[in-house]
Amino acid sequence: MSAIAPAPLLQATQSEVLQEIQSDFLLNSSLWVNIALAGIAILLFVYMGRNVESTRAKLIWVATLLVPLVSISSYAGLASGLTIGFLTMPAGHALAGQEVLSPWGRYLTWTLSTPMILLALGLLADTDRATLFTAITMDIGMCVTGLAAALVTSSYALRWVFYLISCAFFVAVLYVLLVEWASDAAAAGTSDIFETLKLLTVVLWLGYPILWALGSEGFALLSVGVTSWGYSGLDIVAKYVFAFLLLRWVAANQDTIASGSAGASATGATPTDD
Ligand code: RET
Repeated sequence: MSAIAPAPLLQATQSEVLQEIQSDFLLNSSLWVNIALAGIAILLFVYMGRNVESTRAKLIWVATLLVPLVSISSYAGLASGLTIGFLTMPAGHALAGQEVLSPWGRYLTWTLSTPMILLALGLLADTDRATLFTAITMDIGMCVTGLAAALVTSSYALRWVFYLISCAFFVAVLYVLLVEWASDAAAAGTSDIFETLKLLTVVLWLGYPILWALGSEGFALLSVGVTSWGYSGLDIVAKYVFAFLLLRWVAANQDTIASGSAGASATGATPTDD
């Protein structure tokens, strides 16, 4: 007869996880501040897009609006304890054998929010479908393997293997942003705003893997609360400030946007390169 093993904390109930979150002021506030900001951003962006007309501008607007919409859902999942769980870290990890609170829902929902950011940027640069597809699929690969890196508890080395695979996907995204889309944007006449948003995106996005490595998932040099505030801080600029700058420009420059390949008519003109 097999003895009944004590339930691991990984299977802690949602209310136990919720209690743990609420007892950590830093962690809890990092989540609720973003719920509030995402709510304000949604209302503001709906208002800012009210007069947008061309197909391309509308697409940019909806993609941009989806960023705070995904964000508010993501942070509600985290704040309720639904998408945060305890993981027992493997041998080799600084917190080996301990139950560490992992906000895995973040990595999961990045799979939905970051493609929207890239879709908006790609449309702004008026890129071709192949390059857009490349950037978005590489980005999804980055997020899913990043989720795997956070969830693997069988081997410390394999956490870092997934981390490196995720970084490889990230390099492809950076290449598209820095090389391909920069020249597309120059040809489309959207260079000024694209260069600003590209810089903001590249610099802030680089912060995520650095934070992952320093935080509780990686070398555990930062506490769970500080790591969470790090991501929340990056999110505030990478999502809401980014989206605000983009929408403000699109609303004020609809003629430039409408003359692009995806904005010429309601049905969309045939792009010249695909
Ligand atoms: C991880 C860890 C594994 C290696 C790499 C990562 C990169 C994450 C990035 C996230 C960007 C998120 C944004 C969210 C907005 O909603 C998964 C941290 C490369 C770049 C902008």
